[in-house]
Amino acid sequence: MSEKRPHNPTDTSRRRFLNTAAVAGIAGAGLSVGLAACKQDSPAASAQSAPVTPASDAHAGDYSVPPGQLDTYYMFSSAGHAGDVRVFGLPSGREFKRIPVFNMDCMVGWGITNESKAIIGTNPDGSVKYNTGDTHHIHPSYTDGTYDGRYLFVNDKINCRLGRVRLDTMECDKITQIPNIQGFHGTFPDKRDPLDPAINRTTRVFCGSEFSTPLPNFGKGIDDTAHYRSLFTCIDAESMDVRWQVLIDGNCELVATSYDGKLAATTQYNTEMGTTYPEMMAAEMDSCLFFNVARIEQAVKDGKFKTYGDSKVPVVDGTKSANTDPKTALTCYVPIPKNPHGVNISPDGKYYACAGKLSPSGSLIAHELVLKWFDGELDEPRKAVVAEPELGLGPLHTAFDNRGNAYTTLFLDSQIVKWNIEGAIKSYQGDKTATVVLDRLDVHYQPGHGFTSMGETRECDGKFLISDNKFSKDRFLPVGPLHPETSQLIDISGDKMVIVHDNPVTSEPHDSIIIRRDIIKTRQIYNVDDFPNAVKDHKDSGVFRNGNKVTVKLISQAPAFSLPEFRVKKGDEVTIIVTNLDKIEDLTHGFAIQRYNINFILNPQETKSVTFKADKPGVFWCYCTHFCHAMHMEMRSRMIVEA
Ligand code: CUK
Ligand code: CUA
Ligand code: CA
Repeated sequence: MSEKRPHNPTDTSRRRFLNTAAVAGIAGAGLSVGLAACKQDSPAASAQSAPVTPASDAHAGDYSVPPGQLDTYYMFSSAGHAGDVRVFGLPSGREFKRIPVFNMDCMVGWGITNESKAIIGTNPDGSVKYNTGDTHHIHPSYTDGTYDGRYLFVNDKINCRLGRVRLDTMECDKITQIPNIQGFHGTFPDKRDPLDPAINRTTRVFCGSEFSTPLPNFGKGIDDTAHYRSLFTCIDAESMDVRWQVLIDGNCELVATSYDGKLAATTQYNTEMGTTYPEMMAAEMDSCLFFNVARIEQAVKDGKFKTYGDSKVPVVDGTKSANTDPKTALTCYVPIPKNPHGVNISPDGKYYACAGKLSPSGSLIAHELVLKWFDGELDEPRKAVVAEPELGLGPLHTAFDNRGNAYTTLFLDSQIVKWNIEGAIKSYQGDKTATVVLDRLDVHYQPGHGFTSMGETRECDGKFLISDNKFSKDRFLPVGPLHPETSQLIDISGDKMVIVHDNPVTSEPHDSIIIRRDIIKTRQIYNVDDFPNAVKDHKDSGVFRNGNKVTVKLISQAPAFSLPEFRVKKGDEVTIIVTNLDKIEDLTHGFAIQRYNINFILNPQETKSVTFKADKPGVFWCYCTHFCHAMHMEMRSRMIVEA
């Protein structure tokens, strides 16, 4: 009965099949010829190449988390077009929680309760404005160059929104819609204020828009593709208001920020400003675009901006032709090879590593040299590039350890390549003895993002790397045509990378971050006073009518709701407010109403509400959905809708 599956992960025939499949997959995009050429030309793939570490070499250390023991790291992952955020423990890889943000979640009641709808945004009829989302990039707030445990910021590529998750409750508390853009992709908080260096924490979040449109976009200029535009956006991290935008040439993709707060960067794969893929890959060089944050904010202050359509957000001009004098320029376009994807800053704050799909090389840009260009002391932006190591096929994202090494994911080669930053710089300067590539590790299969423990902070610890692979193929029991993805934990503490284990993850994490557990300080119960509509006392519970608007105030306290029944009339607009008065940690109740499509949970001391039309007469049981008590099944009430 059982299908024979190869068990040796280094089985070469199996890998050859997979690589062929990958190249065949993009052959339709007309790239296979170019990539085959890359492969032959690439020294990384031949002479310069380090031997590949066999993946079966596991167990270099003890990574077990025995029952009852806690993990040492949190991993927060985006969830792609599932629209949520996920919380895992490492090294175990166990999933703890899914935090609804842009999706609907019928367990939590996200998109069902009035409180969640107010955060998501509603149409005039009260329905949620959007219930789709595409989260790619997730980054926490910083203080003193490391994570401070306050917030996580996450993008929605579909509807161009930035979501914020509070880390004490691990719940979304704000969502902001960004005007004038489409394809909001790269996201990164700043780490320091360039105007007031005493503010050594996150106060802004930068957002890149990948797709260009007419500006404003309300039906005019549809066919004038040469005038489609992209904008780069800055959002206030506290108020979540959009502060300003920058009109640019080309598009944005990934985003990075400097540790000194002076620069934000975005990769640009479509400097051609094409609308079809052959147009987008026409140029040999695209760029990494840098924004001088202090100058942009001064320009906004000086009123040097315009606005588009209904939006009041100030838009400054960051196009090339408006920024020819480096000493006043708001933007600096650093040319780098063909269609770059990722940009990541090294934990020492010195270098931005970019890599692209169509070039087998990575580009290293020196932060100090970009600043020099803005000071008029570097004659060409391209001279800010200090290394361009040959890495392999399909380099996407780069992570770092604390020993001067970088780890780049190779999508097409299905590998992680470990390379030395100083070696790459020396090699670029012509030193033929410099060692660049230190190790290669096969991963399974086709990695997107790779990221290291605390790797995007000053406290980068060089212990673990996760390779989030886009395909799992035969790594797990088959579950139908849709396979999970593979999240592979890799020990990077030694000279050789070692795969610790594979974890299946449901589609589709893109980027994640690995945070030391001591940084996260969660609340155990809510404060009942944080909810203005809380029902704090049993004597406040009851049915309150105002015309055809009825408010039902309920308390949940194990194992009962405060009202065994409540009566409304057909046609009433009913608002039900429930407060969970239980104070015991982990004692959550649910509240669901039969046939009324209502379900949500209430954590200890939390209040939530729903509003709906009582359009069906009859008896409708309300019940607790969340197992809370030995008498959980008995925890019910009846909504009686009188005809
Ligand atoms: S992107 Cu998906 S693998 Cu949206 Cu960060 Cu590169
Ligand atoms: Cu309350 Cu189950
Ligand atoms: Ca291009």
